[in-house]
Amino acid sequence: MKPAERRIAHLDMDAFYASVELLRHPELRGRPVAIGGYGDPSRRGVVTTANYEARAFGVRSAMPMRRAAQLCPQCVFLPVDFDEYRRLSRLFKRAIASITDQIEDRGIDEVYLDLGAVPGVERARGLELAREIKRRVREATGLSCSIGLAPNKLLAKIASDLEKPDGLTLIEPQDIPARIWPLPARRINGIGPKADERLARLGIRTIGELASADPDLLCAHFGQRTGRWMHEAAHGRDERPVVTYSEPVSRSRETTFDRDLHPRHDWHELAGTLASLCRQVAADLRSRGYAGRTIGVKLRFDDFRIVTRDLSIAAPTADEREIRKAAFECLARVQPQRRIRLIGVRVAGLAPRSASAAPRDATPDAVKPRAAGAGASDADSGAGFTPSLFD
Ligand code: DCP
Ligand code: MG
Repeated sequence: MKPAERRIAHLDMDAFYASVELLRHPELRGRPVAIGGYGDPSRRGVVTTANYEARAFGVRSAMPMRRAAQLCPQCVFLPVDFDEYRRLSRLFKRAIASITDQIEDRGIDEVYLDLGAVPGVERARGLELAREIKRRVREATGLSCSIGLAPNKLLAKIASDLEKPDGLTLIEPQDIPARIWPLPARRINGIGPKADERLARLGIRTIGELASADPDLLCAHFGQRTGRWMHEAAHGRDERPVVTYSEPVSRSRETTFDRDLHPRHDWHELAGTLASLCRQVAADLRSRGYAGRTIGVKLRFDDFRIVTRDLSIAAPTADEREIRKAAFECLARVQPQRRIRLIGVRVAGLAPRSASAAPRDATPDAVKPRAAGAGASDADSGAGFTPSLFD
């Protein structure tokens, strides 16, 4: 017997950080706006996101702010405020939870939902319910989102991107040839720039070309597992369940310096920044009730090369001093050949903190990126909305 078709939604907020900023700067509506670093394009830092008006000028996530200002001189730049984005993130997720508890948290601005058991899902192939979800999200936050509806997570994720912003897209199996196959292969979540490049060398650029490629050829180039997965994905097949609970895997903070630091002459500033990042990560862990065993440091040099070092300690910790000690040990293991552009610290191997570990630092600290820091920071959930600090 064929299993019943599932009804999965992927919901992704539109231009999330920028849209949150526009809530409190309504006077900027209609103007190009980019969010990043200090909010000052003459200083260092990259764009985290831009609204659709700025994207029309070619401004994109991860682009240096300076470059964004060249592309769009009238663009308004604002600094990042993670606390506010997290607050709105909680609000929109709570609004969705009023409809279903089958929510897989994929980070700050996206979730998967399994709508199969929700009353009313049968109406209009689930579109009516999806419209209701969009309405509740807007009511709770004032923000728009895009939803993809499909029989599985893979197709739902592709679908949510097809009609952004404020989109609602239903993809059913019979739509795959017309709507999915013309798309570039990298639209499949899991095919990154490297795999995409290797596929291009095999003459495979679209999902359709991937679907018609010989699975043996894919396995020969990417290994059995990945090759087979690529073939299945290109045919829109994906059985992964919506996972409603996941522990975060790590917490991290990083900062881009205003100017590249000399590892010896600027030691004072370097060490001060690392200590401050350790303090932030420790506070972040404590306020969320986690401790971690693996502590790591990341450096980006002025040639953009990245070096990471980590070490594992005997027992999980959320203690600032312990984290700092380990982080400085990691730093000491790097032989810096060049000036340093960015420094980051991460605590991984997380476990919920036991109640007995609470007293010394039970007060949850407010976690704010350093006022002086460029403020690149990420909070890696199990799913991760940004690439891991250590990729
Ligand atoms: N983000 C980031 N660094 C990146 C990409 C994104 O800090 N390289 C942050 C800013 C985004 C948020 O994560 O607002 C969500 O990422 P999305 O990829 O969903 O991008 P947006 O929500 O901004 O835009 P879209 O409308 O395309 O979803
Ligand atoms: Mg988004």
